[in-house]
Amino acid sequence: MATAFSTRIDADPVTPAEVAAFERDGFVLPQRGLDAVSTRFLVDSIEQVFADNANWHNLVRMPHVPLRDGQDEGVIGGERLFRIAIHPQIIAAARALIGPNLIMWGGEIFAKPPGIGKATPWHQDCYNPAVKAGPGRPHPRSVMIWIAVDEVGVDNGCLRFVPGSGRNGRIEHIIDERKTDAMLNFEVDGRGVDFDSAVDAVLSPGHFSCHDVFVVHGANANTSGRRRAGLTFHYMDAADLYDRSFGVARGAGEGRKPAPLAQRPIWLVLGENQNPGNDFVTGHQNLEDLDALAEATRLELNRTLL
Ligand SMILES: O=C(O)CCC(=O)C(=O)O
Repeated sequence: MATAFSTRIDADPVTPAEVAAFERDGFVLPQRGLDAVSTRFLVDSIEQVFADNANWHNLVRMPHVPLRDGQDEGVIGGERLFRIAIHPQIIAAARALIGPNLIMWGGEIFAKPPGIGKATPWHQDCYNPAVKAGPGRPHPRSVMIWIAVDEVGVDNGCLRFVPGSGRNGRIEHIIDERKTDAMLNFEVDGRGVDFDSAVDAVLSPGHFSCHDVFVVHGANANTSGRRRAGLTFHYMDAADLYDRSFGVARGAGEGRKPAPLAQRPIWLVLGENQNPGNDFVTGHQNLEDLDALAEATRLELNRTLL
């Protein structure tokens, strides 16, 4: 397994034209991705997570958190994926898209096995109740960075984005509690959404798509003969609030397991916290080594990126 890890940052991880496309469409597929050494590290780390953890099919929550005493979620081997979550190239991309003060607030592996990988219904990510707009802000500002682990194409069910579909903010979602054949048991009310204009996020390993909380996106089932795996991390503007007050979110994803959002660890990864309500203590039991690494990386990136 590759242990070498590069912290290389491209001069322009997301170009000004790509930032403009993100602002206009709610998503972008930057031309640049992780460097070759980091991509190898990513792919090997994910393979090791699949080898060491049962039940990785379709959805693994909080894969950057090592499974340790006091942690409800996470995986054996999460330490390696945490390094990707704070990778300077990824943080630099998030900084270009949503600004200089960033909190990393979650992540998943979406790994869809050949032939049986479930579809992801059309949805917006603002259904997540944890992230609230800070004072005086109309909407929360987050970016979800979805990094390809496998070659991801139309045949194995790549993510698909409807350009501009988040322009008017939140859209109603229809819940179907009986639905078990898809990744989610809810779907956006499609009236007024131009699904015909959807763009396929075709990506090679180490390359990523970036989307905001309002753009409508989904994925077809993986009916191909090859796996479709991606690793995603969520970054929010530190002026917004990671709101722990609602407790546990109802189960929505694979297995319908309730998500203990209020107990999750979050990390300040760039700049400074701008909202005193953000709590960086809850959920950090036995994660001192990750906290130290995140803080050292933040201080270094504050010098080099800001
Ligand atoms: O990979 C998938 O199928 C779903 C990903 C998704 O909905 C997301 O990253 O917000």
